[in-house]
Amino acid sequence: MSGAGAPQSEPVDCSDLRVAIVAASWHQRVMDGLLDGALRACAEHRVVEPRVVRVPGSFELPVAAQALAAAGYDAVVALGVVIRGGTPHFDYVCAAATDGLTRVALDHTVPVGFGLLTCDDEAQALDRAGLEGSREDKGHEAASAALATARVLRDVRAA
Ligand code: DLZ
Repeated sequence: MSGAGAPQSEPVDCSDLRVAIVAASWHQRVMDGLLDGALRACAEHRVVEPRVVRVPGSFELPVAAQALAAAGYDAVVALGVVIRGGTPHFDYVCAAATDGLTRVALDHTVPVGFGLLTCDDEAQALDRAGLEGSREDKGHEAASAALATARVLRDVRAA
């Protein structure tokens, strides 16, 4: 999947929304970039003090996202990096994280920003991490998508 075709949307005011970011801890340099991008997106959308929680790995993202959704956050942003190794472990972690995050979003009707990088190597991940020299900024993208969707859900519920 390429990043071509991404929407160019203006930030909307989310100062009335409670927002949480859950971030895995593997691959620190990439994670620093993703987290920075997500926090920048929150600031652009005027989110007041987004909560940041850290979990060990991407496999743990869904259970933490579920707890945050159950605690009443209006949007959750999930960030992680999984890098392919020589065994099928990669596929299991990616599938568990993706399926789990989807389930959390649908079970709680809470947007979960999908900032999970699933890469063949570290270079691919760095290129998407929003760092200096990166071509893409997936943390910012995931947070912006979750916030825009939370805004839409508020409007849908109010109508
Ligand atoms: C075990 C593991 C491996 C091999 N690779 C990664 C990775 O690239 N990115 C990541 O976020 N987590 C990795 N993990 C850890 C698992 O996500 C999980 O934390 C452990 O299996 C413990 O449940």
